Amino acid sequence: MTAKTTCPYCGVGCGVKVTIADDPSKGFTSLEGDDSHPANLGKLCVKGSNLVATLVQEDRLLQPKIHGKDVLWQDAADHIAEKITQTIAQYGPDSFAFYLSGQILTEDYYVANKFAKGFLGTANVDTNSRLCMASAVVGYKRAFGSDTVPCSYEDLELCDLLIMIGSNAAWTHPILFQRIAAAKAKRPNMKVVVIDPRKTATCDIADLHLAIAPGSDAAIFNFLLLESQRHQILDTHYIKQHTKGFANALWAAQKHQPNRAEVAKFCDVAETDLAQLSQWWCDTPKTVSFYSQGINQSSSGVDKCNAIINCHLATGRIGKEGAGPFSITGQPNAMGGREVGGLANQLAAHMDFATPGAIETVQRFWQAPNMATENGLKAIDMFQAIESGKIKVVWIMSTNPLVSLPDTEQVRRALEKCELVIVSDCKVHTDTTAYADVLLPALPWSEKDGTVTNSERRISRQRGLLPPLGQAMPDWWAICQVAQKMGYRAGFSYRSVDQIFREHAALSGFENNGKRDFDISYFNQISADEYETLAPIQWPVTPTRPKGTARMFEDGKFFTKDGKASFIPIYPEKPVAQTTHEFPFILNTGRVRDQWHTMTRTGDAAILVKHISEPYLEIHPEDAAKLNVQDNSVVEVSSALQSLKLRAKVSDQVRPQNLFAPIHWTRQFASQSIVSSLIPQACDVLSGQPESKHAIVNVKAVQGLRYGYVLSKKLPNLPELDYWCRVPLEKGERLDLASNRPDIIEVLCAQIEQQWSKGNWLEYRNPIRPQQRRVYIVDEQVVAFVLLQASPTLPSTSWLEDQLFSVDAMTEMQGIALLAGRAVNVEDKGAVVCSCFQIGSKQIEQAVRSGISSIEALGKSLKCGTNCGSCIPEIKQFIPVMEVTL
Ligand SMILES: Nc1nc2c(c(=O)[nH]1)N[C@H]1C(S)=C(S)[C@@H](COP(=O)(O)OP(=O)(O)OC[C@H]3O[C@@H](n4cnc5c(=O)[nH]c(N)nc54)[C@H](O)[C@@H]3O)O[C@H]1N2
Ligand SMILES: Nc1nc2c(c(=O)[nH]1)N[C@H]1C(S)=C(S)[C@@H](COP(=O)(O)OP(=O)(O)OC[C@H]3O[C@@H](n4cnc5c(=O)[nH]c(N)nc54)[C@H](O)[C@@H]3O)O[C@H]1N2
Ligand code: SF4
Ligand SMILES: [Mo]
Repeated sequence: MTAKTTCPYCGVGCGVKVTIADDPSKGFTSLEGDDSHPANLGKLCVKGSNLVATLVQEDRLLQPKIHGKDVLWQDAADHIAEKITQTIAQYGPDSFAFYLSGQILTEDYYVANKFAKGFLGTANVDTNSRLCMASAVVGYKRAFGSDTVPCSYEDLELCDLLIMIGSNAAWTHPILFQRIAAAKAKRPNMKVVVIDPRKTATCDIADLHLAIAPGSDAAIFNFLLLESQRHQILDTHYIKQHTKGFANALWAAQKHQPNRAEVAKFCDVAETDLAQLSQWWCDTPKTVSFYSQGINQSSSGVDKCNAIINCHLATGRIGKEGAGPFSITGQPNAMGGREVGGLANQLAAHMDFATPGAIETVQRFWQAPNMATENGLKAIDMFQAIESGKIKVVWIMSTNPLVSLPDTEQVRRALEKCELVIVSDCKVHTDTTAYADVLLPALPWSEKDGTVTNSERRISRQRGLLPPLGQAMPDWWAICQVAQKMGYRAGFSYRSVDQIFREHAALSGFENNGKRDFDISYFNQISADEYETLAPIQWPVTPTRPKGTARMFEDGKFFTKDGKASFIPIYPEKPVAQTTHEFPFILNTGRVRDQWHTMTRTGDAAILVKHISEPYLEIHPEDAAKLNVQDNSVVEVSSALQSLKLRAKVSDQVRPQNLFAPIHWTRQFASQSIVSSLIPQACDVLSGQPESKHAIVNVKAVQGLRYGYVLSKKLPNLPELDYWCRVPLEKGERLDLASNRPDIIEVLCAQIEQQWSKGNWLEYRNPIRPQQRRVYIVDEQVVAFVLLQASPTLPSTSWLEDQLFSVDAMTEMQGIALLAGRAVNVEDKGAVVCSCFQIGSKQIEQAVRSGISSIEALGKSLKCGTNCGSCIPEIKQFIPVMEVTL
């Protein structure tokens, strides 16, 4: 049977078509893009196309647990309900908190929000979206009076100028990036500008890349506002009719960086580049500004959003085809969380505590006995309150704060201190579940059922297509169990997910009368069957707009009291932490192409770790030379909070004195790699969003290390190592390591011997290079391979991986030949560049050497880049510059 659902990763929200095995417990037999889904029209990126590989049963949490012991759901729910009741009776409702996630479904979110804000009486409901798009929300609200994303994806294709600010969409929103790249290929006059301190894969399609000083974006948009006036492209009619506060905004822009030279200095970019940007901006009515975490994750993120929005209001470039300020959401349901009011400073259904009459409206609708009446604590403050003992019970759902919040050591202290930590997750072992008193098994993608909303306000179904494993249950169901045990039967007796959706839809229209942007009241009577087959649709969806709404503000009316949008005067601020003698580097953090967040899903899929298999620290060659840091060596990077060891990647894609590290690797995968542990809890005062893109740090080379790896069917217990990273392979595991112990190879071999029954070692010493290689053979089977050397650049293992564990029996001679690297006629592919077809760097290099010189020709010859296309920017780097064809 085939079925349709939605990809659970990024906020693009692609449609997925699957075939379910005749015996559904066997999973999906095929998976492809849904060509009828408007977000992706059949395409999927690497992560989406490899979803099946991530549906592993290993380490699934299948049973509720209290202090590590399996219990029945009834007992877990009793335990939680009793403790919440007791704590609230003694310390009041604010002693409880939910910490939720943009990866739960709208229905889960709705129920959690209702339970806390209407029945427990606390607004301590916050979410990892605080780390993600809280600044974008406040920016929109300040300007429009509502949290409304004005644009649609098709605007990205219809615009003539696209400014991508703080977004590496090529890796983080790959299908949107490909839609943009395809539109640009069709209309080469379409211009793309990328504003990012780093040169990223996204720059591949850029006509102009502004590698600005970190944190300086607001000045660029103040400059464009001034340029709009200078070049007389202001839409004075629009400003007058539909906005207020223009003069103040212009004055603020004038005051700080009044001319191009000042802006160039503040942003550390060439004046000629600013002139080019200004010219395109002034010449191009159809402009979209596309922004993401490089803007939001900042101590002045809200101002940066408004600096962008100001420019669009001043030129009337909003509510029109191919124009608008477009904040891109990261998580699959960040937008759904906003809809239900899942942040501590929201009430419900795009109503706030401060909206006159809202609390009463919601109370009437919910028939709620204990309404919260004011904002709760935002994520950072919430974890501070947990540490200080004000919050005594926390329920963490679908997020891994011990990896993702800044200053993770503070989070650890907080959870250690908290009286009851409840964690709902699908995995037994995460950095956060290690601190849970109660663990509740949740349904992962493919089993869970409900709706999500993507970056363009499009609601799609994520369907429950496979039977739930073990005792895993939906998150909404778990909340209802606890609510019922606490006596709230009437409000929480949902039998199915469509019932929750109907209620959510009804609340969105309740006493709305056009006052609120979020309105899907068209669905307040939706039947179970209609819900089951619900096609993707963009809100608002009302009786007058039953087909949904592609573009907002077409009539120039906003959701402020007077219907006018607000300009906000912007005074560009620098990041809170400025480099010092002790911490002379700026650390920037972000994502890599094939991993998802804390790797609980993508980290165990061998195919997804081939692109980048280890955490790293990108450092500019000038800095590396000064510090005597070799490429691939392990370095120590320290902030005032913590110290990590990461592998250096010497690269001119970062600015001098700037570093970049990916956020993904956790304690489950590597020794000391949690980059958020280096980042202080500095936040934007308006949005509470942390400055996760900016920490000041120092870097040091680590002397005396030997480098190597162990490849094994199953890794042995490990000795203490200075650095390690676990990498899943198709038929085993690899451990990359570095150690300063002179006897490290003996120690590793002893551990391997302990793990296996009697076998024998074969050793090979490279006569030229000081390198040791050993294989351990048990019953003519290679079970482990160990390599140690002084140089940090290790030989690629791709040829070895296949060879090691697939040979049925091996003679001693063959073993020795294998060790020498001469054994087999397998090609060394190099690091995988194209994940879909497993094409490695060496294969591409070879093809280019043989004269193949375009992306298309490489695609024809090797197939690389011809499926999802996410690797095209990287493939291009193999082609000599003159020969690149778009
Ligand atoms: N592969 C993959 N895709 C993902 C995710 C994932 O984990 N893996 N996560 C999803 C989620 S939840 C999110 S929020 C999105 C995030 O999507 P993006 O925001 O595109 O991703 P990031 O890599 O976090 O950061 C984007 C860029 O901001 C730049 N930057 C840093 N500081 C500044 C600055 O001061 N100004 C400017 N202009 N740029 C700056 C960084 O160099 C980086 O290239 O990705 C989503 N998609
Ligand atoms: N330094 C730095 N830090 C950052 C960022 C950055 O750019 N730099 N980015 C920030 C951003 S934008 C984000 S979005 C966060 C992401 O950070 P997190 O939210 O902490 O990361 P995830 O790995 O997505 O965590 C999701 C958890 O939920 C589990 N899970 C999956 N599906 C379900 C479900 O349906 N129900 C339940 N109960 N559990 C489920 C997964 O197993 C996993 O443990 O990181 C933030 N932190
Ligand atoms: S772009 Fe990739 S990760 Fe994002 S929703 Fe689409 S298939 Fe999933
Ligand atoms: Mo995010």
